[in-house]
Formats: sequence, C-alpha cells, structure tokens
Amino acid sequence: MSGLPASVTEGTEGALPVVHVRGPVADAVVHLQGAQVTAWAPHGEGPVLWRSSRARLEPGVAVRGGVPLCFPWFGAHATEPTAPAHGFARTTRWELLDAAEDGDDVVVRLALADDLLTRASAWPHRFAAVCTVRVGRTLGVALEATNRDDHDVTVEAALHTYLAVRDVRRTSVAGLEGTPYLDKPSGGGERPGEAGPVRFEGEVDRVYLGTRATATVDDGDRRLAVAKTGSATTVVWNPGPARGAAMADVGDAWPGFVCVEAAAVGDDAVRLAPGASHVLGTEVAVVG
Ligand code: TA6
Repeated sequence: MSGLPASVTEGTEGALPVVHVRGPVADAVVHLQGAQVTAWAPHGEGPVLWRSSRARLEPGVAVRGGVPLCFPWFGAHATEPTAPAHGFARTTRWELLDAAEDGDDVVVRLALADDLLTRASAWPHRFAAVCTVRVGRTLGVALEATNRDDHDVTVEAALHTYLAVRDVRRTSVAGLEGTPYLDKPSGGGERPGEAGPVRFEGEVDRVYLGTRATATVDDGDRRLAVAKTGSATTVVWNPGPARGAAMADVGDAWPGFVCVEAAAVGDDAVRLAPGASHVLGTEVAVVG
C-alpha cells in the first residue's frame, strides 16, 4: 500500500506477505495473514517473541509463534469438530489499513470482515475486526471486534502470545497466585489456585478464571510483563516434551517458549448486541 511511513516496509516471508517495522526504539514483523506479529524486540534486547524455525510459511497454515489471534472461537469449536482450531482469523489474510509513527511508537492497523467463506463457517455472523499493533518499548496488540449482524452474537478471542524464554523448565509465571483454573491436560476440570508462581514440569495448559492481573514471566535472565484489557481469563501453555515432539513445528524446541494469553473465552466469552464492539488487548514489556 502507498503512504506508509519510512519505518514500515512491505515484504514477504516464505509465501506470506509481511510488513517490517524498524521504529525509533523497536523492530517488529507483522504478517498480513492473521494480523500476526511474529517478531518484536526493543532496541538493545534480544527477541521477546518466540517463533518456531520450523513454522510453515504458507497461506492458510497457522504460523507457530509470535502473537496468533484466536477468533472467533478458542481451541476446538464447541459443536463443529471439523472447524479449524482457534477460529478462522489466524489463517485468513487481513487487509493492511494504515501505519503511522506516533512519537517513539509505530502503529500498524489491519482489518478483517466477514465474507463468503466466513459466512459459511462454524461462526457465520457478520462482523468487522480491527487489529492495532503498537511497536514501541512495549508491544501492544489490540483486537476490536464489532457485531455487524442484526442479532446478538457470542465471540471468543485470545492473543496467544509466545514468549521466548531461556528454558521453560527454569521459568516461572507470577501474578496468577490464588487464581482457580481449568486444567486441560487432566480433562478440563477446575482446580483451586496455587500459592506460588506457575512452574513447568511437563505439559501445562491452563485457563485461569476471573483474573485481570498482569502476569510476569521470569526465566532467570529477563523478566517480561504481560498486561491485558478486556479479558478476564488468562491462558498459560507449554506443551512439554511429549506433546512438543508430536507437533511438527515445535519438536525439541518446546523448552524455548511459554504462552501467556490475554483471553475472553469459555464463560468469559463476549456477547455483543448489534453494532456493539469489544476490545481485547495485551501489552508486553521487558521489565528487568
Ligand atoms: O492456548 C493453549 C492451546 O489452546 C493448547 O490447548 C494448545 O493446543 C495450543 O493452544 C496450540 O494450539 P494450535 O492450534 O496452535 O496447535
């Protein structure tokens, strides 16, 4: 598109269109497919987001890493077993709306609306979505979804942020102490909150309930804060060795990341009246 600021250039990764952001204080890569940030680092820092070196960069295939947008459902669809996991948004090409410099930040906006394919999907409603990516000393990703239909709709969304860590087995996530969670590996039942931070011994796949807290990831080298808005659920995930090995685009790289996801899923799904909008946002910062 024309009219991009000098800090934003268009390019490709594999077969996928991207924009490269080289801002005054941070760099990033944003894929048009899925409006997915796949790289972000403030200048002077190593990569903050994990992206698999085995990610498949092909249209219609979910890219493993960065900040995939799960929308308009999360995980397996509740009633349609053949529907793609985490919704259609992450494997659909979005439109680059605009990009602008704002002080030290560079802001990129992308849009997605219903079309023939989405209206034939497991979530057939009319909608408009805008994803705003703010590339600065912090990374901001905000997904605004508007109901353009003539009836109420229920939508789930998550910002499935993959954070690069030295070794997940020596990483902790603080901020969710005392928060009950649904434990997916053991069948999805509710567990009471734990006294200490989350630690990773084997697969962890938890949906923390009723929390608006900022989570802090500490891998011994660096601390990352993940704040959020419009979200009362936080998902924490690492597949561990067995599930990691079974995923072609993860393999033995599973210790290198943890996902901390701002989410509005399950009982926290959003019901939108006609014309109503919801904004789900996350902000990632290096805090030490
Ligand atoms: O957010 C955690 C989760 O829902 C896990 O259950 C796990 O399957 C992960 O997302 C990755 O899902 P994907 O469809 O990207 O393989």
